[in-house]
Amino acid sequence: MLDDNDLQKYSEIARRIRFDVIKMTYHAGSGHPGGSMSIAEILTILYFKHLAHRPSEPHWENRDRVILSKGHACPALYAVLAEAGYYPRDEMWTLRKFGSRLQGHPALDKGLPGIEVSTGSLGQGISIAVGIALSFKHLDNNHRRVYTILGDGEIEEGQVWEAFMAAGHYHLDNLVAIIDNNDLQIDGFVSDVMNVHPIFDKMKAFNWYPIVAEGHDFNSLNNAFEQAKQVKGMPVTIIAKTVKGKGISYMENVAGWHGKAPNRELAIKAVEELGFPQSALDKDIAK
Ligand SMILES: Cc1ncc(C[n+]2csc(CCOP(=O)(O)OP(=O)(O)O)c2C)c(N)n1
Repeated sequence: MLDDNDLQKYSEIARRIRFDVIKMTYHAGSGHPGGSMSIAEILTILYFKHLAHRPSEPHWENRDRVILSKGHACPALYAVLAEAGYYPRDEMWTLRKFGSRLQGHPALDKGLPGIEVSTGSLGQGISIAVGIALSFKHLDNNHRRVYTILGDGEIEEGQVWEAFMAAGHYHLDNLVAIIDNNDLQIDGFVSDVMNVHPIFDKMKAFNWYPIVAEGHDFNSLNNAFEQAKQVKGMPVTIIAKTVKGKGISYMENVAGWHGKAPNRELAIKAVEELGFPQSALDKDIAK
């Protein structure tokens, strides 16, 4: 169990990530807030408790790797990287601007510290994660772990299952795939568009060790990440039950908030719901 101090610290970080996502996408005028909100707690507990990393030394060779396979949710990733100290906070407000290191999907060639691979074409992140985990385990004798975050809509992509099959085949127990199970994708509910269920049974059948977690509950996520470290001989998937748009009343469970920015009125409403002053929305924004 996490103690009250930890819970308070992590909740505060997740609240700031949500605020940063709203501020970034509002000032960009575009982006993906819904699927960013659903992974705020996952990223918080990962970066602030479980990950072996050195933000001031982003290429430290013994670091764990994080690959955001659902790359469109990068506003949340950019927020947690800034929070961890990988790059200056003010740069966040350049999201999607010409020449920015914060592209609309993570772009390795732009050089933002903490970005390990370019993602956004769904299915490719997990495939790269499997390759890196395989290399660490069997070739490089490097004991670092690889964490990758997928969407439940993303697992409708066929390439994902080839990657899952390879990870099971090669017993990649240094690989943890977190599936953000918010039940929505771009066009509606995954069960309507292309049913992915039962995810737990499918992962088992692919020789993975599945763990179900409450994706907005730090204790549940923490237990899942702890348990994942104990599993030997199989890759682990954490099926995190989440809510798309979590924390913003008008975004929760609404597919329409997959890929659009809030207008000014709605951005202010979100900022206030998150407990920030309205003025915070425009603070430090270059004119
Ligand atoms: C290969 C591929 N096909 C389609 C898309 C377009 N696309 C972007 S996000 C998305 C929905 C993804 O849903 P999910 O993975 O559940 O993400 P979340 O709802 O958590 O944001 C789609 C279809 C894409 N980026 N890549």
